[in-house]
Amino acid sequence: MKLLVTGGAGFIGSYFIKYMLQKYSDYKIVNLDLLTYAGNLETLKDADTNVNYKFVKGNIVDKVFVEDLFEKEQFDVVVNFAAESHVDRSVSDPNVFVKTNIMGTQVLLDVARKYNILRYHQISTDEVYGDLPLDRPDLFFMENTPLNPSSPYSASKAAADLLVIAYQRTYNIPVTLSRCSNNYGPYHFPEKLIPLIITRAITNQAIPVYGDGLNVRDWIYVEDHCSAIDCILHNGKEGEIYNIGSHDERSNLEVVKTILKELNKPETLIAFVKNRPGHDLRYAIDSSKLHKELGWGPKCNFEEGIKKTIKWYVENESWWQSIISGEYMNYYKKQYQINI
Ligand code: NAD
Ligand code: TDX
Repeated sequence: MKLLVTGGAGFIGSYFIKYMLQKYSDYKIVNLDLLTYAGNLETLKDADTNVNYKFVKGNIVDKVFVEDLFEKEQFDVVVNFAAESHVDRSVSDPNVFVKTNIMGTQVLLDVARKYNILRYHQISTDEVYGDLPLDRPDLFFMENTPLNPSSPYSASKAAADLLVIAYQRTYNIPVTLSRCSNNYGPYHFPEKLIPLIITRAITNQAIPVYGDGLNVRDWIYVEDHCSAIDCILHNGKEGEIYNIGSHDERSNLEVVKTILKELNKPETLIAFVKNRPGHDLRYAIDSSKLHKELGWGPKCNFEEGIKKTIKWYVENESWWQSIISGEYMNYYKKQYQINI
């Protein structure tokens, strides 16, 4: 079995590659990644020596390049993680989100169709459903919840989902699609909430919380997301959409306070800053279809996962210190408009 994993130098894709190489010693994996600011090959150092693994630098939007790669490698399966993934960046510059997330998906689908692959799996997100009200804890996103994206990021992911579904119906491509809740774990880029809080708390810097901090996210440990994708690839039905989640909802403020407590840092580090435009209130995903039909379940709850994650950031400061230097500091200043 030969897999093309796109975006494999990013947070979740790199975990997925390591997970699959370890579990299936006879699978070959090619990692196609553009190495944008979010791509980091350091994360895949362990895989480099594996003869079943190969890295190729390239852009999923470049059809000639992608076609050439398919011609050479003759893939059986495509798993598309490649994306611009940060909501705040999509608010300040939507353009690249449309290019990578929509046009890139279309290129992959076109080429997958030409080469008759056995399965195309699209990595989507719960954000395509929009948000839920804070005062209705009985509501959850189901696979048939209408798409109602709020940000340029989630709109681009929803558009890609629609293309995947349309290509399945029109051209009969063997697709599956998964929509997962917020991931966290080691090697998470420090622009996202959890690694941002941990790294700033360790260095005693202010922690920017948007609005009143009461927005709710549903957290899943990254390895549980990877085991769910593996399960869908092997047992999922063609043309089906599967929600992935751990039922671990927390307000942002609760997450911040948990991390500060674990690191023994004062709550005075919390700085309430201007809200994110269009800020989604609550995400909560119902993944009972995946449990009932394919027997998948998460293994790590938030209490355990957040401890493992904090410990990793404490012990691997060089990994994130190299990221939060240089150009990245300019992003902090621009995003939060204050010297926090
Ligand atoms: P990430 O930003 O850490 O990684 C994205 C990777 O894609 C990077 O390595 C980047 O270099 C690569 N990439 C970007 N543009 C590319 C292009 N044009 N061609 C080739 N490679 C390109 O993202 P992540 O958090 O690992 O998310 C991976 C996928 O999972 C995304 O599709 C995202 O929408 C989805 N997702 C993420 C979460 C989450 O909480 N992080 C939750 C649900 C779904
Ligand atoms: O500085 C911050 N302060 C803050 O209060 C940041 C960066 C975030 N937040 C809030 C906004 C959200 O309510 O924390 C919450 C989480 O924010 P992000 O980490 O940016 O994640 P989110 O917007 O929920 O999107 C994530 O989950 C779904 C991923 O980034 C997406 O790629 C995925 O699809």
